[in-house]
Amino acid sequence: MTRVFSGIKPTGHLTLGNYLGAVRQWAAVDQHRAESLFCVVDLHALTVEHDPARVRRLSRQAATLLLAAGLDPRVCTLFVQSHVDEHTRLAYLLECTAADGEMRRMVQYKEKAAREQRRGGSVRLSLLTYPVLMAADILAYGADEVPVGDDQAQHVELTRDLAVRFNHRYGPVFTVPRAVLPQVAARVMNLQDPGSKMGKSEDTGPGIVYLLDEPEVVRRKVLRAVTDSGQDVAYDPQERPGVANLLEILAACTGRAPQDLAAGYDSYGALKKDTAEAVVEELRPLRERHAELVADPGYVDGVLREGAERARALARPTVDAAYRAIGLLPPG
Ligand code: AQP
Repeated sequence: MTRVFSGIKPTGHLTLGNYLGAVRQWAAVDQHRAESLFCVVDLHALTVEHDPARVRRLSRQAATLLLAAGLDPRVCTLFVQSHVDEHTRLAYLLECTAADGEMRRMVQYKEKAAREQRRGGSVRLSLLTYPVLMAADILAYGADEVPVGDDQAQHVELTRDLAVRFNHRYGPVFTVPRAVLPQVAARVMNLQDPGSKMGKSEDTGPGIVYLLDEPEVVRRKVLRAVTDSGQDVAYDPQERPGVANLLEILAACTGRAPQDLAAGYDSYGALKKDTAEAVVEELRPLRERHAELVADPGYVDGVLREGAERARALARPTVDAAYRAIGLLPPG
């Protein structure tokens, strides 16, 4: 059976980008067609300036939102990365497989390092090595597929390179995974700055729809989205990124193609209004289920505890095999 692994970083409140680009697909499709593992990758949240209490809070909130989005612990495994030591054990071996130069070429590293410096902080070494830990997350489970948004595709490419290199040097330990991107909304853009991704740890709040935003707030953000100076509605991501972004969001919420939707509008106002309502409706069940789950924290804790046990049992044989293959003496 195909095995799927994917994760989400508790660096901020989950956004519409996280949902349409990844989480929705995990819940609606992946968990039902494959042996699936989904992880709150909390160690990755420590790669940038962080507040310990906030990371803890956001980790629980992310897990709760994943369940609210429809992940079903009876058919998939949901857990927290730091609860399973195999990730960091394997990351070190992969650091011994990766080269400094390939880490520095990662686009996300360059963007996030620049942002940390702009904010007056220092760049943590873990920000540079973050894609190696992500490779360990994936390879520890022998995942075949990694459903992600477009921004993570380069990291999955690196994961493939490391798996192939390790297997070539030390023997066939790892499955070589591939990224699976959604057909629409693979990169939801910031509503106020359609040249930038809608990122959960960005500062521009009005351009970011958070999954837990009140419906009125969602409407306001979408209605105030930056478009462009043209008048007719056309799907042209290069020339009209703002309108294309709205069409992609509406397409993802309605199951129609953005080009077809464009033909049905003759004003930006009507497009924004329909997009706002579609997003509110798309998020309604998730918000309701989230409210129920928040009232039952014991349930979420139990899911995460059992998830970590299952994940550990799956990861350990592969990580042990990697330790042996690379030349480490097994304990007697
Ligand atoms: N804007 C987006 N459009 C489509 N997919 C997106 N994803 C993130 N932003 C968008 C996908 O969501 C999954 C979880 O993301 P992550 O937690 O690994 O964080 P990220 O990719 O670094 O993006 P964020 O949410 O913007 O976090 P920060 O601001 O901390 O970098 C991934 O599959 C991702 O592709």
